[in-house]
Amino acid sequence: MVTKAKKRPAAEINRIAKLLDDAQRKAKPVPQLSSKKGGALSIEDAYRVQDAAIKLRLKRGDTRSGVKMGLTSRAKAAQMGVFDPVYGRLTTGMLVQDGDSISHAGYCHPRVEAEVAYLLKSPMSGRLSPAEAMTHVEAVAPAIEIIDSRYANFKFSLEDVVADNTSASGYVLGQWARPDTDMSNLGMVLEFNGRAVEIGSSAAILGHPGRSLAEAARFAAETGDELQPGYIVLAGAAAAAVALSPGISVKLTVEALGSVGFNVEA
Ligand code: 0L1
Ligand code: MG
Repeated sequence: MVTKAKKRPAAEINRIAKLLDDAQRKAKPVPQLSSKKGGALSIEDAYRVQDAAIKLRLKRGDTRSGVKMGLTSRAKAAQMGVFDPVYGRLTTGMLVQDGDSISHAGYCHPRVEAEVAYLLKSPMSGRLSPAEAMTHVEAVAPAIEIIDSRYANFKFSLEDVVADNTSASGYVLGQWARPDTDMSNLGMVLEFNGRAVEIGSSAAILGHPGRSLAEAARFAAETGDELQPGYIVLAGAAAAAVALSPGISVKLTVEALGSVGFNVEA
């Protein structure tokens, strides 16, 4: 993450953070930042916007609950035309309980992704091997991420999507399982109303979701974030994201880990 672009002033970072925060709260998409003259941010400034937007949520009483890795599988990267992994921040306000319902109207254009999650038991930061990163893990679970770009038409550059907290919007966690569960090649099936819409393997997540966990530690160190005990790390999608519509019942089954799901109100 080394670029030489001049840092934008804090007031500008805060203005962009508010623009994206408003778009999220009102479920009203805004044009891509990079589509405007002088709008393209450096990647460092994009992470500063992300941090500032999360602080707006925390000011409203939300609390940090973890992080997410994005664009970690070939299928996801190809779907969006953006090929670098990205890092976003989760809050408790984004948590959807397993089996609960959400309203489609509360989002701009929501999609879901088949993922796995790690629960941390100790602080984690810096350059770690996947095996070293795993020593910080209390448990693992099947997880669904609800992503929702705050940009019109779900279109963005790498910097745009980082500023928009990598489209983080919601997450649903299944039952926690032992941290020594072999996560290297677990079959994953995402179903809408009982019909498979995506099939994948945990191996599609950077070759092994443990690599994505280690990447989260590196991103945290590079973006000035801190991974705390009790934090969730969403490892990233094993397959392409699928658009939600009202009346859909979503279920993800991960081999050896079980199922998790939620409903979209009709
Ligand atoms: O979690 C993800 O892989 C999403 C990262 C951002 C790109 C997108 O919104 O699809
Ligand atoms: Mg994701």
